[in-house]
Amino acid sequence: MEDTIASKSEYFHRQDRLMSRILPNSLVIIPNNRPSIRSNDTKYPYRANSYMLYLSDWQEPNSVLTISNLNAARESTLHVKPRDTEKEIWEGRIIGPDGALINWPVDKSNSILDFENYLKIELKNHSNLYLITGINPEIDDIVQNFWNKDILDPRIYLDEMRMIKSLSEIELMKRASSIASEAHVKAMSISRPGIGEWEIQASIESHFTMCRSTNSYNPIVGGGDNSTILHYSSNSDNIRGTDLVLVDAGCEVNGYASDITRTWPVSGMFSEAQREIYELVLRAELSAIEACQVGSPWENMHRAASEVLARGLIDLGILQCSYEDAIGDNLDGDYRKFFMHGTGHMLGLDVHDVGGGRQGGKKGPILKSGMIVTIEPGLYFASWRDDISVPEKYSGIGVRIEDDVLITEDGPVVLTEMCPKTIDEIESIVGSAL
Ligand SMILES: [Mn+2]
Repeated sequence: MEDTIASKSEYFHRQDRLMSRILPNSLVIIPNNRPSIRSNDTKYPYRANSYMLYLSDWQEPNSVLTISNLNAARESTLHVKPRDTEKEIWEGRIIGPDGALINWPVDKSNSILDFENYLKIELKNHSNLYLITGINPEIDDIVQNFWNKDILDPRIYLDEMRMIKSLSEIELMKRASSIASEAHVKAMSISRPGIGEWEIQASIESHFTMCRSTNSYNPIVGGGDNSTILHYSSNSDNIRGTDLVLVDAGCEVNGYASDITRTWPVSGMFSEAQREIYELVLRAELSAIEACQVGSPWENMHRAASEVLARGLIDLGILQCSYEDAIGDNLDGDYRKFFMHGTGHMLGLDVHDVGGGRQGGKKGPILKSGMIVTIEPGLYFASWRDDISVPEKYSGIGVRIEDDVLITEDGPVVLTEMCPKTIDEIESIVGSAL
């Protein structure tokens, strides 16, 4: 298959695993994402739905994947745009049902224009229906016209499968990790006092594009006080020579994300205060990575990072309270004023991948071999916040360090380890390309 990295048989295996877990005589319907309008008749770059990618790697809009297990036999069908020379002259080649059947991992293919008819017939034959609703309201409406029983959600099964990465998925994520690592090193090497945040963003995105990759989310490039804003995204200020810059940027390879954060002084030299905070966050990060062990509860990574940070904040005189008050009964003590997010999340086809963790406040899973998580503690001392008081020298400092970690029986494997993070390494790289 020219356009997929995993083999056809791996995709069929995923389809079979899903169909063996759900009820017999079921039809599963996975609509692809709709294109998003940017303005008038221009669109945002298209991104296929992650479940569609996981089960078939199909990347054209206006398409639906169905999988049946009627009489215990798998039958997967891609319903896709038909060929249309007139349209193709303007918008590019369309693969069409014939191309889909030859090169994609499905048993059948149809024109999406016949989808309503297909459903009318097939839904009579099936006893259960699984649909991911909300992806494409048009498809939801069509389904509801022909089905008056319960609509079941296949994601419970799919999410569990997606949490454990296969060897081919791990290969793609290694590639995404190394491209993003190189991008961060390049951005460090061109940094200089006064550089625009957008210049760092441009350097990173240019590297992604050169590697035939793309952002897995909008890069965060925040200098000085902007580094204390967790989802800062305007990337529009110049960075003062004495300031740190926090860069949170990752890329996507065949849909699979990397997610890296590094923080460095644009001058190439950490001040004493910056160094103290940086070293503390780095110790917290290393301790959380060490907690990435098979069989560990998800909370252990967050606890490991939190304990180091709470103690360090007392040692630096930023928190003037007992360790018990700093850490809190439920990891909710005073240290949360400066570390207000989770320590990590699942990573995969979605940058905040399925499977729990700190998303939505759900209890995280027990770590298993083949999971990939991010570890990303940070400390933020916004000078504009009037609800905190910190020694003047720390004011305006924000530091986060984030790596992508594969859980294995032999311990954590840091997929982003080629991205430097010690103070010595960073100081020697910053500005080296100028
Ligand atoms: Mn992240």
